[in-house]
Amino acid sequence: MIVVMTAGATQDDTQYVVARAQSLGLRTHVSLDNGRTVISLTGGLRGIESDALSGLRGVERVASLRLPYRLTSSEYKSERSIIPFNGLSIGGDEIMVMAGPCSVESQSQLLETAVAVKNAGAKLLRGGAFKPRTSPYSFQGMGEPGLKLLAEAREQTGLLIVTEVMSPEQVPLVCEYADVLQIGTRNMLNYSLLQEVGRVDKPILLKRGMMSTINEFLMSAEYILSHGNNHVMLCERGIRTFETYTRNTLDINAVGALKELTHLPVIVDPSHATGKASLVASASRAAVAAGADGLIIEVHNDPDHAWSDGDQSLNHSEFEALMGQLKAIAVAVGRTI
Ligand SMILES: [Mn+2]
Repeated sequence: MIVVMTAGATQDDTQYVVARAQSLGLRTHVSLDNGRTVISLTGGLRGIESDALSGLRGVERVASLRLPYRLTSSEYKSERSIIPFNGLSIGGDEIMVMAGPCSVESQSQLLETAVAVKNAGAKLLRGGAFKPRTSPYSFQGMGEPGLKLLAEAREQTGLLIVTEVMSPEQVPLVCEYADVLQIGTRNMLNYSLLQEVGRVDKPILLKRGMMSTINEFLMSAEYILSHGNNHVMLCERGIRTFETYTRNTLDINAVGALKELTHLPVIVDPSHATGKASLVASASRAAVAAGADGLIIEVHNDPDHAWSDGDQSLNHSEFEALMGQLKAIAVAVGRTI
């Protein structure tokens, strides 16, 4: 349930409604939407009549939400969220491109690619130091030394860092180095991790589980928001279908659907969605045309010798060419890159 206050409601009115709801055993979450105060109510709503609150001073209406998630929902917040961090923002007119290798492998590999993607117009450097891999025998990432290399690349290029955190215990360590914490597709249902990143003050890039519905995806986002962190970006990264030619199937429907259902920025990962470098450009172009607020693209200085995901990594010149195409599409849809 939500309580929407009138435009003229005072802080005292809001406080009174909050206290009244809490006395009924409900948890409250107050936010502003288009200048209106909205109070979200959770907890034992069963048996609580909306009249208990609808008659209070300053209350415009008490409404039940149609959707199971609330803080994430566009019913709850109609204004689109713009997530600011370190001088950049995501969710506004500018489309943010995050690019870099699947895994951090060495200082020279990371730096070379960082400089190349920066020159081509990327604003964030991606790179995994902790890698959840399908096989326990595959390269698992460099760990903390990889995070240090990412921080060094930030110092040298000014690119901000987006990197994955795999467990709740790793959160403080990754926070020391990263500007954006990524939750990978395999961890979208790791509720203790979602709760933990809900308590940090860094933006979260939440990837959709490869076998998760949009509803399940948004319930995971809700975990993060309900623990206090509103700075969540939703990342469509391809889902598993009957098709085997591509690694996954890019759910382009999800871009529009997520923007309709939520107020959060939507990012597309065309690299994992397709699994093939030759298809990354067309999927990226489609994502920008569909309204994505950002892209996260795997780029490697030598894809043939990459330690992970070389097949889907663009080389530096392919990435530069793609950025040129994306700039033209962005203009056509009223955006910039
Ligand atoms: Mn990868």
